[in-house]
Amino acid sequence: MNIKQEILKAFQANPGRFISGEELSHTCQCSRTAVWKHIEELRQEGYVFEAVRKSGYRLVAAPDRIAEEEILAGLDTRRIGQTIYAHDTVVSTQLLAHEAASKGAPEGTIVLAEQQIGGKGRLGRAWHSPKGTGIWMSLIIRPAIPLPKTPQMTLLTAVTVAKTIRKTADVPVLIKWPNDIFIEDKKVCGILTELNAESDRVNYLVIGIGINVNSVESDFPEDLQDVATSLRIASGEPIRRAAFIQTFCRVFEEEYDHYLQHGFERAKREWETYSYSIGRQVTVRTLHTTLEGRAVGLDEEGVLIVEDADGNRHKVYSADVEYRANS
Ligand code: BTX
Repeated sequence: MNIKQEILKAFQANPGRFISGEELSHTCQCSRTAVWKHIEELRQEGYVFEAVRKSGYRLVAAPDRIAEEEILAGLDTRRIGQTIYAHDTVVSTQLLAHEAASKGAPEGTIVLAEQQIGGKGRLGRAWHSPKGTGIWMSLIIRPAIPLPKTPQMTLLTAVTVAKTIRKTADVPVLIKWPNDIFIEDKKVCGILTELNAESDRVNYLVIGIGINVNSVESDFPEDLQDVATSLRIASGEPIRRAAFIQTFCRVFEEEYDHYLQHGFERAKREWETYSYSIGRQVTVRTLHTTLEGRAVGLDEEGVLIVEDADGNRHKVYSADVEYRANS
């Protein structure tokens, strides 16, 4: 942790309290001049400090940044989020994460951007990622699991996002199989999992997570205004993205460690409690087939089970699912 991170950490741990220059220099093991210099730098970046002679400094306001030091300063994980690449404008964080992973980036590395100009959805679709309003993030993991189990990572990520939203804002949240998070029938988050593997061995997964956090309606293009929402629109409150990312990393690490030790059962149960899909009439389209039926649950591998009108059960691995009004 560098001095700036140490200073931010001290203020985060003492909200509203004055901290003297001497105490800060002691905590950060640097001179008082260095403390002053870093506080000035933080001011340039948009942090607001009140300074009172003899009392020291008090953090009054922090900008909504997704900078590395802002996230690391309050992050209590062992590996998820411990390596961060935070960018301003990129084509897609997925591309940068693949590049980093192929060069050996450690498990838990996250790549973030304030804005994506070529944000990717699934099946070649685009993900709208305007500047400063959302969390556009790619997470690298290297689980030692067989290839057929990798879709479980998407479900585990969806559970993590849903739990993080519930911890952050008082809004109802549901997961649509396999990868969309909805609030009141509108999409607030999409997840795109990409895999790099050789024969039957996973090298790494890049899990792309796009969350509309502080967007207002006019931030969405017309074709998304009726189908997309943000945490701010739903809750009426702006949300600090760095704090959201910290919670996400903590919850993900907990879910992931549990998964690696004990398997998928718990994440499956949690997924089902957030499920929008189960019990609904669906049309499932793959490249060559269309299936109509009712989504009845997940199997123990995380595959969606759909029952047709004749009572036959079908496993749905990867497809587009359309929801119809229940009859
Ligand atoms: P998806 O294919 O399920 O969803 C894409 C569809 O969602 C689009 O066709 C559009 O209808 C709608 N959509 C596009 N942008 C938004 C938005 N901001 N909010 C709500 N709906 C939208 C979902 O794909 C996977 C998205 C992953 C995005 C992350 S961001 C970080 C990482 N980098 C990257 O390029 N992609 C991932």
